[in-house]
Amino acid sequence: MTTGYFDDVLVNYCNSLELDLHITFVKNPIYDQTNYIYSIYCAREFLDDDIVMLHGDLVFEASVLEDVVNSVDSCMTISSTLPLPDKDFKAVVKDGEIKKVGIEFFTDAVACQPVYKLNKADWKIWLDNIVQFCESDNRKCYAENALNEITDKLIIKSLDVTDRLCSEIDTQDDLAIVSSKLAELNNRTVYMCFSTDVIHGGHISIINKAARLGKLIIGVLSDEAISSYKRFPLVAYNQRKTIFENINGVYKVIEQKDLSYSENLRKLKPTYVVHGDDWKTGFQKTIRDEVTSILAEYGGKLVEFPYSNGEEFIELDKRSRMRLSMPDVRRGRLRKLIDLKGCVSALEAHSGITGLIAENTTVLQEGKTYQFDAMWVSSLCDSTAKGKPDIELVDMTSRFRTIDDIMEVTTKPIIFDGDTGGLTEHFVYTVKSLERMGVSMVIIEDKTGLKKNSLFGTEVEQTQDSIENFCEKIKAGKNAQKTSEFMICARIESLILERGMEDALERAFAFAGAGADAIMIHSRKKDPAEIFEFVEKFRAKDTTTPIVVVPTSFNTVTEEEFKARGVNVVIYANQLTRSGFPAMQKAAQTILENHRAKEADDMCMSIKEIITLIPED
Ligand code: SPV
Ligand code: MG
Repeated sequence: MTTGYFDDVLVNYCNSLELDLHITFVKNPIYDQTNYIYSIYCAREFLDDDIVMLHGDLVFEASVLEDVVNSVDSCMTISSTLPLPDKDFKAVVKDGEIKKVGIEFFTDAVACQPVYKLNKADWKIWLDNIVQFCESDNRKCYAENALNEITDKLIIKSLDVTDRLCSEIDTQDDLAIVSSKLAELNNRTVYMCFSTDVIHGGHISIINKAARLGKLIIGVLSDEAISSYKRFPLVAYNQRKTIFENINGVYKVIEQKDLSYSENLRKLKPTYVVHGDDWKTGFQKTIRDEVTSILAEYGGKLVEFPYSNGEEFIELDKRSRMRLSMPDVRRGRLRKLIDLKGCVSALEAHSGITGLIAENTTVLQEGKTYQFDAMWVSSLCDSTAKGKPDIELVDMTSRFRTIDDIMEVTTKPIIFDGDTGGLTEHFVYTVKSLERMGVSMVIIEDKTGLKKNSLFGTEVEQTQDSIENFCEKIKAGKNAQKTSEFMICARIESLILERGMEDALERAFAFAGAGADAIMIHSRKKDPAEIFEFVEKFRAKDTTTPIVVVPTSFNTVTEEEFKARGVNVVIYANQLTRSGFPAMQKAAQTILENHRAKEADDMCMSIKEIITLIPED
């Protein structure tokens, strides 16, 4: 730091700051007879490096210096938006390069400020000329006079700070202007949204950068929004909020309920929104487009920093996913999701690959992402995949094997179709095994004897269990489980077997009373009326026990409508099986008809696509 007038005041002040810096002070002994070209000359032995050079009377935003330091090329700050100053420096710029700097240039000139980054080679050329000037007693001019002679020998790029604060204070007027700009700076707010529950160095670094732009408000994405968008958060919203509140530089933390920023942006009208530049493409692009259009409504700005997704961060995310697949973490998640979302969806899976489809299929619609919340291990589809009828013929050991195949490659909660549950004496073992494996819920139906698939209805002989027997089975199951997380759902077949609404309701209340954690009501009618009637009458007396439906026949009802009526779990019980196997049948037939595979090719996924369905590890 070169000094002169009030040297001791400056040195004492700098030392009193106790900064973690070593500052070498170089006094220009004849400061009152020379300009700072001579101060640089006095300090030349310390300047054998890349340098950042600036005048001591400059006031600027941190981001200006950051851009200057980060510039790969030698550069000088200019402003394309400020009017040309009368008394201060102006630069003549050609093709983005500085050609002349001084107070006298008005043609082809822009306002500039003496903040430079100079790479060693460029600086050496300028410094050599400064030395020449000073040694020929030319010490009263600006250092820029020495620069103007040699601009053809080096390249100094102009760095446009536009209307960011970067001004010098020479006069009382300058002081007033800078003071008002500083007050405006203090009112700037910055908004960032975080969906992460694993905070790492990359996040801290972007928070630090954002906080330099103004008061940083963090929007923490709600648990519900996160689980619809990527995976269930390992750290719940309140804890994530507390973590962000305690990060240095964070001014305030609020909830962002949706992937869309619109609600919070319209409320807060932040000066800046900060995000990584990774959302310019892919499914986040629509969210970004919405942000830019809202910012344009009131003149806010979007600042995008390079997105860092280093190896270690990818590894952290992988580890989080792995944790989600562990039995103790997976098991309780169904209950949590029901509490969180009100109504969850589950898709049938009967193998590793169908599990992966249920796990990874995502759809983006109007700024929202949709995924299945859970998987249903159907007895019908598990049996069908094994070429067997759905009559409890596939034994539990084999059914558990299917669960294991699915669990190996997924993280989402599993609902197991337990058929009738078998003998009570056997059911208690099934409960213990499923719970230990990390399954979230078993659904057992109130039938006894040889079970047939419900969608046969009364076309086949089926016997409904007595309320007493089935209540005993539920109680025995509840007594057998070790955690409070595992759920036993009682499935009522009264409507399927045409025993009437009263019977269905009587059973529902009895089963809930016996400890069932949820009630599934089934119907094979296309018209959802009887399901709606059941839900309404059950909810009139029981507002809390979750209701499960399997809308295979009554498939016109949307999840939103089910939710509005008080349903909590919607299971798509067989759609992968019903879509997959006919496609296979058709491909097989086409090959036979043509005596070759060419004609079947259009029906097939490419090998490349099929490979992408399977994650690498
Ligand atoms: C299953 O998917 O196996 C079921 C539902 O139990 S249903 O086929 O509708 O009976
Ligand atoms: Mg079944």
